[in-house]
Amino acid sequence: MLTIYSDDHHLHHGKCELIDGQLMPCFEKPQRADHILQRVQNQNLGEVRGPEDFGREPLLRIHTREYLDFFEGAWSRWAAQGGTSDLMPYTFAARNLRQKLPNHLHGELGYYSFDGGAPITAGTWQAAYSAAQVALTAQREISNGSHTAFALCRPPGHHAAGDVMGGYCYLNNAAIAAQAFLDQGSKRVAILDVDYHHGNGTQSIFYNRKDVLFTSIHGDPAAEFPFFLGYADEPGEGEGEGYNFNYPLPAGSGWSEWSAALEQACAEISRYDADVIIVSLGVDTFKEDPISQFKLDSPDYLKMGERIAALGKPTLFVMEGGYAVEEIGINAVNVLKGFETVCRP
Ligand code: OKP
Ligand code: ZN
Repeated sequence: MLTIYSDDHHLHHGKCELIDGQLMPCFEKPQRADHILQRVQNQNLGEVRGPEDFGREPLLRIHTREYLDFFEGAWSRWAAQGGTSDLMPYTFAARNLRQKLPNHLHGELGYYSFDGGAPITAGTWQAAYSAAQVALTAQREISNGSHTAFALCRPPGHHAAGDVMGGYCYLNNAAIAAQAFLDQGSKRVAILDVDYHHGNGTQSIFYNRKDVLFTSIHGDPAAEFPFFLGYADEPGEGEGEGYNFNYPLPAGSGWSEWSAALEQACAEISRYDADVIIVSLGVDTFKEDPISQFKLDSPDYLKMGERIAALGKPTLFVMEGGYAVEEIGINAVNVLKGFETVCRP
């Protein structure tokens, strides 16, 4: 399987995040992608190639121009006023406040954020931009006829909506790739989000559309981040009604519960008859993940890949979460290896 990877992810290294009332070192750190790359290489998964640059146009199909301009320029504005620490929002446009864009850096940052989990550092824009190009390059490979490819994206993307960052995410790599498939002639794209956290950004981007089916298996948002989206009673709306499927599971769920949800998601994807599948590949479902509550074990990821391959569709894997850094490479590459045992390109 071809892997697309850019070293630019090292340019994004946030210092701290607020967890349980304490500032802790960021869980979303560069070693994550480094370990996955090492595992791809020492397991001989296949060629590793850098991204092409498709520019800003494919990003603008998902994100607003105002949001991209703000994100790209935020650090230099901050530096110009003497800022040196990571940029983090401290006020949000919550209920009973106006949805109005102020013209102060921290006001704008709050307007464009839903949490304090997505710090902007000097290199964050470049890292996120390159991650989106990584996804687009792997997407193009499949559009050109390959059966599968792995976009080793970092930072992740599935919490980012059209004009909102949060949950370690800035640009929605999977959504950008989905739109690129449609723009290149696909009629139906199915997204299977297996990250431990609900992909609220991806869901919201496609919520009123039927050309992208969104399915997600995740920790029940009643008790888990992102809390405010990802419940079972979110069917989609308008044209998109019937094209959104959430499978929230309780803390402590292991492979038997998780794989039962996967069967349901796969049944919906088969019914939909997608031209192509995008897997938002988070491996924070692992039993040792430091911020998550599922109990999957490393061999389970082989079975996950096998089941996805049995859908028989061209499949793009886009890296999302996973914070047990020592095992992240084993678990992510196990999904890809499992896929390839069923379906070698
Ligand atoms: C990202 B992905 C608030 C941070 C709360 C955020 C978890 C984000 C997970 N400072 N935790 O889905 O793996
Ligand atoms: Zn996650």
